[in-house]
Amino acid sequence: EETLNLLAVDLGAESGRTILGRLEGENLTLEEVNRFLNEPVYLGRHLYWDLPGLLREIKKGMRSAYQRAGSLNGIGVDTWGVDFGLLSASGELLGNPVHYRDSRTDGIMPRFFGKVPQAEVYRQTGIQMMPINTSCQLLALSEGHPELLECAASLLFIPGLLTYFLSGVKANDTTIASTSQLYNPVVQDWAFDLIKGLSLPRSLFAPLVQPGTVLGELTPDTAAELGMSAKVIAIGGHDTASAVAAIPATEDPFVYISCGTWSLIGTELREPLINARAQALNFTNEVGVDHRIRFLKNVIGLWLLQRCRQSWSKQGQDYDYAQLTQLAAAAEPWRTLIDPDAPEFLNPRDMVEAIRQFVEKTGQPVPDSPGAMVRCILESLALKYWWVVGRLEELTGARYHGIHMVGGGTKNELLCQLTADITGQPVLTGPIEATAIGNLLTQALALGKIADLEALRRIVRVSFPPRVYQPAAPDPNSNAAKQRFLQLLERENSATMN
Ligand code: LRH
Repeated sequence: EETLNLLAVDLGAESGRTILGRLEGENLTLEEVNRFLNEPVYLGRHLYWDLPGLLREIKKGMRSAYQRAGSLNGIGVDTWGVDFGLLSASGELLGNPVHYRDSRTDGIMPRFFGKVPQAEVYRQTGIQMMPINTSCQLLALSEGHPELLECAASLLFIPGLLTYFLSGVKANDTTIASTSQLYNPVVQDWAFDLIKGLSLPRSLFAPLVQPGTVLGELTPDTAAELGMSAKVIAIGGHDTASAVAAIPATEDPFVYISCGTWSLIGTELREPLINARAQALNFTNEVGVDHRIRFLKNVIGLWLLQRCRQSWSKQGQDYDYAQLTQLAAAAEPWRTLIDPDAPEFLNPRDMVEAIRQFVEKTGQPVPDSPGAMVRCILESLALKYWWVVGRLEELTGARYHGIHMVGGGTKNELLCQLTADITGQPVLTGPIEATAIGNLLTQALALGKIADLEALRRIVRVSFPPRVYQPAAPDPNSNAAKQRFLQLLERENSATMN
């Protein structure tokens, strides 16, 4: 049987990579082609993605993948959610895309709900309230720079923007559109009432494509520049959608944690779950590959660790993640806890300082070394996972017996073991590159080489068997930590109404 050569472009908030996938029958093998940092940049007061720099690295990866494989059947692009670029009628990019952690959305919620009541926003979209959402960003843009919106003819999320520059075809897929909080998963189209309520131009929101749609060939210019040809394929452009597509689950329903800069914890549903309790608990109904609903919650994730590492590095102490995890493993357990999702952690000037202030405010001992700090972060994340899984069971009525953990965060063995211990459930980890794998295999789906999502997941299971972490027996200290953690959440809840 012939081999299918596919290229996944997978951009996370911290780094990007291109990965060459070779699919032979039911066996997928991966070869990393290039990997690069994704470093945002302040242009004046605002924080932007370096879009041209990212495209340059992607093109390097494409050229080199083509040379290695001799031919490429497809290219798919997945990225983080919510961010976008605007194009003029002639297809010019109107400004560099702004980073979702930029301050333009600070304090926007009351103005948002002044235009459309919160319950109505949730009813139409089923998406959790977060200032990073496209809805909030577009509202901020319309308040601050209406002239940009006036010039705009179309809106493309980051995957759509990149595939547009490669293929000349303007398209957003449903998975990435659903992260915007402007998409209605029940009617499976844009939430036009909400769009109207926010006074956003309706014409920006063009029809969507399904993940697994061939968009077209590379533009003649790109083909000539790179000396190659390939089909550009819309996949689950939202990285989390691609990751969830590649969960090697056999059980149904199942729980997953997609673990990178963010931790996305949830399950897969056939229909959206939108009710008052889901709203109160701020759960999200994002769209998955094959019309599934990714019912999940965003937890701030390893971002906490990434930013602490930056703080230490600025002070001349450079650690890699493996060193930090080793130090954490040796630190005293259950000493200090935080609510990872406290709003002050979204983008503080200095994360170590922000955590110090949080623990002082809550009357706990300050983590006095990098090891103690990382321990505090990893334990608090594991506790948050435990809490979210409990709320998932409450909302869906299902009982889960095992947690699939995928993504780069699974390289952190301490976090995987803590998650197993604190939830009391086996944790099945891998694949690390779930996002790229979901991207690659959805291309194969589009090309008619895979029958459906079940067949896709079987290929993942066969090609990348998971590693299992068994939970340790419950101990009184971790049980006490759970109680302390619940008190913290309650305190936070009443402080932020979040
Ligand atoms: C993870 C992710 C997450 C989004 C966030 C903006 O990379 O896509 O699912 O909510 O980035």
